[in-house]
Amino acid sequence: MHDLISLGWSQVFESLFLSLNDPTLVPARVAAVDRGRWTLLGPDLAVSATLSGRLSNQTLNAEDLPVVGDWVAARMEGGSAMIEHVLPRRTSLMRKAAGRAQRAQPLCANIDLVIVASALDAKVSPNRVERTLAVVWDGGAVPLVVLTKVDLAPDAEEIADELRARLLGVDVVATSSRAEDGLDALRPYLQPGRTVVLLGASGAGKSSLVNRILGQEHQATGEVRADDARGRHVTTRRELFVAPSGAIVVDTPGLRELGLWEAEGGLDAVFADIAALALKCRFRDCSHSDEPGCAVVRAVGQGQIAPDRLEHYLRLRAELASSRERLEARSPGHDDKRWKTVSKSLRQRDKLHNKLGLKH
Ligand SMILES: Nc1nc2c(ncn2[C@@H]2O[C@H](COP(=O)(O)OP(=O)(O)OP(=O)(O)O)[C@@H](O)[C@H]2O)c(=O)[nH]1
Ligand SMILES: [Zn+2]
Repeated sequence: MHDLISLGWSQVFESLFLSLNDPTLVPARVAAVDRGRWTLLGPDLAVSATLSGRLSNQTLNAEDLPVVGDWVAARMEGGSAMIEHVLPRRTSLMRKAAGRAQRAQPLCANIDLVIVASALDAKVSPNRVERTLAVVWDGGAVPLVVLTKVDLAPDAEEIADELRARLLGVDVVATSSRAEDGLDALRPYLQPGRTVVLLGASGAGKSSLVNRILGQEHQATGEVRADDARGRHVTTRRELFVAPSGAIVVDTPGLRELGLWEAEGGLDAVFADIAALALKCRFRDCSHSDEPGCAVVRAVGQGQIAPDRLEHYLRLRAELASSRERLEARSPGHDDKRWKTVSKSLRQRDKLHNKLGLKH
């Protein structure tokens, strides 16, 4: 069992919790989410909880539902646990929602550090790393690039240096989970109370690294014993672990499908050099393609910026613009409410038809 501090609790959450001003509630952190059930961890607490009626009535948008890493205020009554409030998130990692009406879906919340893993046994794609960094910054977390499988790459330091030069201000370390190499370099990042997640393509070595970070603490199955609503002992999954270093590691399968969700802030942070040059373009809405007086195109001509970097920037910006258009085509909250009404009236129609013995 862990106390609140070792689960990542801080002054900020303490204040938010106290402002609820309800001494009958206890704070807890979401360690897993399964259809309609949330595994909560707290001081002397591992419990499977549901949403309170009030909270589920208030929650119109999927993004407001608790996700792994969220801090919640729960009511414990006769062995059952009910989530009454989700404390405001400090940071989150968002996935672009599937479907036409796009919406950012939080995958996990209150993350401090995101380890962006890229394996050295394949060609490291700086473009892909940059895209992931944009998502990380967007959600307010700090990234650390970890090049894995350094035992397979004699030129690892060169690749790391190239990345450092390109990703200004981002730390890059190279590790090998197999040879236990470079793992010491991770230590400064894995401090007590700090919440860490790993992102990276399949095969990037995330699981191997998580196992190294968690050591024997980590149960392969990720199971935890919890009490269900009727006070029975049940075994549920968990995806949030406290490492021997004191860091909290979120290891959730959902993160592996992270899509692109970039805001301009994220994009301009990754392409800070281009963003700075763009201020000197003659036209404020310069598209950096064929306008006269374009400072960005000039910089490419002078070899200051690699042409493929500009091309990549323009492609990402176009993607961003089209997803924003789709977002704006829809007013927030509206569809969800309407869908509730529609599905309710469909259910009522079905009931009526059943009563009348009609087939539909
Ligand atoms: N040589 C070497 N192989 C490694 C290292 N770390 C991981 N691997 C191997 O790389 C493969 C993928 O590693 P995983 O840790 O499963 O990668 P992952 O990112 O969790 O992959 P997914 O579960 O598909 O998302 C496995 O066969 C590992 O044994 C390393 O440091 N050196
Ligand atoms: Zn321009």
